[in-house]
Amino acid sequence: MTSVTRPEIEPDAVSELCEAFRAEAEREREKTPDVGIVMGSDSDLPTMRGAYEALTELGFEEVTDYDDPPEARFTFESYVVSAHRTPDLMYAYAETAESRGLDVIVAGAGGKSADLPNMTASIAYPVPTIGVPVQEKSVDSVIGMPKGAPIVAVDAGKSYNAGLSAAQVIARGHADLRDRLVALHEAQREGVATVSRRLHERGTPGFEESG
Ligand code: RP5
Repeated sequence: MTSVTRPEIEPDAVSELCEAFRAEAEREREKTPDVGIVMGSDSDLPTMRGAYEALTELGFEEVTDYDDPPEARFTFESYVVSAHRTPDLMYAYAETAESRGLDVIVAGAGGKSADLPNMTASIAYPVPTIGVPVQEKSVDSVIGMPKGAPIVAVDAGKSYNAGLSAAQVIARGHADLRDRLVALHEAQREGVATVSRRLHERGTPGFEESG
């Protein structure tokens, strides 16, 4: 049997990242990310990319350096935070979410025991968490929270919708973002009308050929 070795995260590197979150929580900053995107593994990224796409379509920009934030009014950050391999990192991320300025978290994980979204929701409370089951088999573990421990969740793989939901949360206090959400919705309506007319006018084979 072939064994695949993934680069190990040094325990020190995990502790350093935990400390970095705690230091950010203490720091006075003019601008902080509005949305936090976390996933259990970088292997989740192809599925979680939808959240990135929805937010960037709405004009959000990604923060990669807290000391040099992007120009955009609304921003987000992305991290890999494994509930099982680095529970201390998950705890530090979620525990500092509110004081680091996050208004909402999008958390995705795969596997049958996809604990990152629901544990993040519990620890980061009252910051709302939108859970993304990365696989179909992860749905029950993401949505199965007991009474009093809320999480909002999307269907398996629907991270784009999670990104939209995160923007909806923030838009309640920001009319310009609200307008961008409405414009995105309108563009989708237009898209259906355009494709509908094309299918009708070209007929099925012609439509298929035109790609
Ligand atoms: C989960 O285990 C992750 O969210 C991922 O979906 C799955 C597999 O992780 P890797 O083994 O690819 O890192 O915790």
